[in-house]
Amino acid sequence: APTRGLLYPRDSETREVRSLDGMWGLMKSSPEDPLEGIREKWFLNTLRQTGREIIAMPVPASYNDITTDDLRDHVGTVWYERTFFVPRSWRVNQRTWLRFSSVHYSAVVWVNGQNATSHSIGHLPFEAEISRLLNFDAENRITVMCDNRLGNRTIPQGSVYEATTDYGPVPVQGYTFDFFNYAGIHRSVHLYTTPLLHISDIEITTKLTTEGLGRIDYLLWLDGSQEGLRIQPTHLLVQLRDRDGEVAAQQINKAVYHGSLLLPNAKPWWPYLMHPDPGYLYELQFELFVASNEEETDADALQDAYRLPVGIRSLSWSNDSLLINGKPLYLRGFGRHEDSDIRGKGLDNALLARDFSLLKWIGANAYRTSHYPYSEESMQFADQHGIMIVDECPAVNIDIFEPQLLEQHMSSLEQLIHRDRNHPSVVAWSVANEPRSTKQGAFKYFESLVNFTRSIAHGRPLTAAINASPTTCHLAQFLDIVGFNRYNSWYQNSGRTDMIVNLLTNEAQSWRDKFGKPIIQFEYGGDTMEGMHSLPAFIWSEEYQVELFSRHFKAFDELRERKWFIGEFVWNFADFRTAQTITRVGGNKKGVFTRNRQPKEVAFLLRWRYFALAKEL
Ligand code: GCB
Repeated sequence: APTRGLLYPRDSETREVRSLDGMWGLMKSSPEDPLEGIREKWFLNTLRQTGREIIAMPVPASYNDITTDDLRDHVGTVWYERTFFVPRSWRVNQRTWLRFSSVHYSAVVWVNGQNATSHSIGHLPFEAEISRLLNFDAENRITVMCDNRLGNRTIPQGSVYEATTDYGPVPVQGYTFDFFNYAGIHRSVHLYTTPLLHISDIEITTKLTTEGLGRIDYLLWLDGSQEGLRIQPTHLLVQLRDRDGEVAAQQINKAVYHGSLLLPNAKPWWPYLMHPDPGYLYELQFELFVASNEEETDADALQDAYRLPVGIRSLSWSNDSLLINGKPLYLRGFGRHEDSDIRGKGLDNALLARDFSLLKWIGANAYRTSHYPYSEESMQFADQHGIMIVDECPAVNIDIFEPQLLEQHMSSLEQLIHRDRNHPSVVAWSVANEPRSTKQGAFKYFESLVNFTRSIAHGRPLTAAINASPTTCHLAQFLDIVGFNRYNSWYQNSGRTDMIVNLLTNEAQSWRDKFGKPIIQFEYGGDTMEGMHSLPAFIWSEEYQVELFSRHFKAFDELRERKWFIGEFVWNFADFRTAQTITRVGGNKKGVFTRNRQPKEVAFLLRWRYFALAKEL
């Protein structure tokens, strides 16, 4: 049975969705005793009863940058709480679900003092049915304990150690990855209803033949397993509607919940700038019917309805290329972060819309969700705009390879693929970023990880962003597309942009020679302070970023002649927050855009290149 909660909550004639976003209460627990609240059963009452300070905290948002005190660097647990009402109509013939789109890193959830669910691994949704926990005639209370600690067995890894301060020992969270470990309820919280018998999961696969024949295979899971429930569906009506709402294909199924729709003149899903109308989406409507209990009619009654946006396209790959609808792709993209001032990693629709405006302005056709799954809303945006996604799981910088970690790592990929497999924008799964893949144990670890992921990959190739070398890496041989990260003229040969072309073309060629797979550069770049100028170029200046990029472009142009080089990804789309280290000025400044999403000088150069590439291909 599929994991629950990975279907996006959408309203329909048979379902209601209510947002629980807004102001919640937040209370810190003592860093020295993070589980005190569990022992003391704080969830049984409102948090006010603890006598501690409760502050107003927006959801969704990271809690770190909201206040002016030490909450930013808090290690351990915080407690969230809010109250809500549900309409009485939800009591009868309905089930109510509580769904979190992401809480980082782990969460335990209570409703009216009773345990509802728990989850770990940030950036991924989870839900629970709470019908039996609800008061229909009185107020309800949700309590969430959120723990941000990372250890050897979390994805990603980290370690909590004790620092001796002037005020005594305090726990500190250590981690080696290069972005701030923001925490909290990062994405929306929803309540939604379904009928007792309902559609609980959907899987689709699409294909486009060279003759323009579209095909959608669908598979549904129904959930009606509640005690005493004996409703049997009479039939399933599946209708595919085009953008104008016209029915383009349909099917009626009795007793089976899978099938195929064929479209003679399908409008394909194309990436941005590959077609005048990129990101074409249909709406696939599922309607489940049951026998009516009204006596006057023998028409069946609508039991449940769910609508899924669908893009029709084929994705294939070989040892030389990645193809959409039979056409080889060249990816012009970015590594990114979900990161902004004040809200940290909290979902922000204004920011999301701005980011997609910038992606289109600059002519990009792809990005990698470095280094964790991005919001479901961003995946929907990518579908709509024809932006291709290399979808990365949260395994950044993993270092100690052990069985419990492998289990978590597999689970993160399973949840990610389950959540995102229906998106036409997803063109590859990235199983890791810069794992310490030269270490002992890496070979066996990645062999198991990749075998497992391949068995659930749902028609996408597997890749990773590697910083080891072709001769020492124990991961690359298992992948379909080999991606590498390299900071020529930044971490190596700082200041010397005159070494890039040689080093880069040689390295790409040796990845190719060793593994015989398509090659992508997933990261290159240099930190750049907006407004810092120097002629001739000097590191950290805008001129240096321009020069570093233009030498990379020269290398990429040589590599593109060799056909198997299929993509270039800048590090990074925008400046972002990191931990405090002496190599970072207020964060990582490798952005083409500032953290405020305004262009640095290099943005204009990149725009010129990306549009030129789009015309050529
Ligand atoms: C990398 C990492 C990325 C860092 C980047 C940098 O290799 O994958 O997370 O931010 O380098 O700027 O050092």
